[in-house]
Amino acid sequence: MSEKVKFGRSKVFFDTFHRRPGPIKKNMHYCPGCGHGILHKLVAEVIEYHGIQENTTLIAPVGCAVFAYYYFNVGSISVPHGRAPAVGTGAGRANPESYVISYQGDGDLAAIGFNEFLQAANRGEKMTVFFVNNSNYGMTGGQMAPTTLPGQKTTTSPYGRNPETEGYPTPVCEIVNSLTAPVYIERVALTTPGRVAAAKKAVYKGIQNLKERKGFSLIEVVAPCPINLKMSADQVNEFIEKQMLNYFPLGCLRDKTAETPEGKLPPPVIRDEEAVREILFPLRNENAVAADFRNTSGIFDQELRVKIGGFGGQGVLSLGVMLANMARLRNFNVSWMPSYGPEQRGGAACCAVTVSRKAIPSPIIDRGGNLLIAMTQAAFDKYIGELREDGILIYDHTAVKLPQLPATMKTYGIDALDIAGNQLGNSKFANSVLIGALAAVLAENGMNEADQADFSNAFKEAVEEKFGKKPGAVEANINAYAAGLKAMQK
Ligand SMILES: Cc1ncc(C[n+]2csc(CCOP(=O)(O)OP(=O)(O)O)c2C)c(N)n1
Ligand code: SF4
Repeated sequence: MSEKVKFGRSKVFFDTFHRRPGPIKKNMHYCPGCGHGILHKLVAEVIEYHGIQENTTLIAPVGCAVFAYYYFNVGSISVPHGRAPAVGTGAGRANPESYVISYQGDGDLAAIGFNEFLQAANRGEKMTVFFVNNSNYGMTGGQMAPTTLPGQKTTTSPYGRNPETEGYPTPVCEIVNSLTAPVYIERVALTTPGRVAAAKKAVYKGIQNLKERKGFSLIEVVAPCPINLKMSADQVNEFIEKQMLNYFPLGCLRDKTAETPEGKLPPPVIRDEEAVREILFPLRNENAVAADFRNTSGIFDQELRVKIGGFGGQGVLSLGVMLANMARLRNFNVSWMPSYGPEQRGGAACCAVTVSRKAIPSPIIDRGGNLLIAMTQAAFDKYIGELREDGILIYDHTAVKLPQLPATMKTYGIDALDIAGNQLGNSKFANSVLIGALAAVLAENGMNEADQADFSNAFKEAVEEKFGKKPGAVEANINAYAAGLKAMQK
């Protein structure tokens, strides 16, 4: 590698950096003396050198690594703790043009994500992993990591790590070196200019392997985290040199680059939604629900993707369950996915329901919702973005103030809580009121008479299934349904 000494910033970085929010306006995201900044610089310069900026996908999980997306002007995916190699596998398989870099901390890679990391290494995924070993969980304030040294004090090992109870530091490179697939494994450090130059060579090789699709490369970077180690920059360098490197010796553990031919990422298997469905849900028996299944009900002939949001206690989740059960009783495919906070009552609650003749690959609605039922302003504000422009909105008239919405969106207000609480005597019937209202809305939007009748029957059957042994409850819910239907018809 020959490269001119360069001053200034790599073009792989953004032109301007955002500063960290907070009172001290000069702060960047990384603390002074942090190793991430040095490694970022090396990685950016080498990506630029290899000319792969356009197609680079840099995956950083939580941890201080996550800030990478403020600096690298490449395709960035931030992922949950430990999940970068798994997401990187998917990103590479879906887009064989991409060059996948996984950039992970030691808590992330060697603890919560160790299995996924090892599996990716063992599969020889064509990705390059930068592993920042700073001997602690940096972002969360310096807890013990798998790389913490025996005797090292951290917030969760205040008397020093005791190998008898907490084990020994995890030698990640050595473990990966016991696998067959990886092509390149090297451990470097950032303590002196000479070490940084050696680190850059390793970064260069890792990214060249990536460009040539040679296979899995791992570069462990023993890096300073002066803030959490409560040391000055000099002290932390000394700690690394005199203590960390005893456990994490520097050097190249494996380099099979020369004898490994250039490769390529496998072509993506999946290009369209139908293919996804067929691959994920092959029909296995005659009773599986398919487009031509002996199902005469048309109540959910149009795939319906519904988001229902409100607060706990309003029956938001059971409204979704009821709708899903109606569809299930008519042999449609169904998914129901709840989401709610730790509060029993009063906290935000929502669920996503999809009913379809086709198999449902994902329960997530994202931006493809056909119907939003919003019981509170907060739910409306949060989920309106998930409703398609030609979607239907049913909202609680008293609770939600509508802003200007696209003219193609159909909106229906109803005082469901008021009808349930004041007319019917119990606000817990609001969910059945809303299903009645939905029946009226579907009728207005083209549901034929036979299906309207079947929708009501399906509701009755779902209620009977749920409250069979309590005839009073069955009747009350059917009355609530009728009240909602009538109110909406008006
Ligand atoms: C599933 C999950 N568990 C825990 C956390 C909390 N968490 C956020 S960052 C972090 C520590 C990251 O440490 P490390 O991976 O060593 O990276 P560093 O910050 O040192 O660069 C933890 C535990 C989380 N966000 N998600
Ligand atoms: S906490 Fe440690 S790893 Fe995180 S930015 Fe600060 S010095 Fe770097």
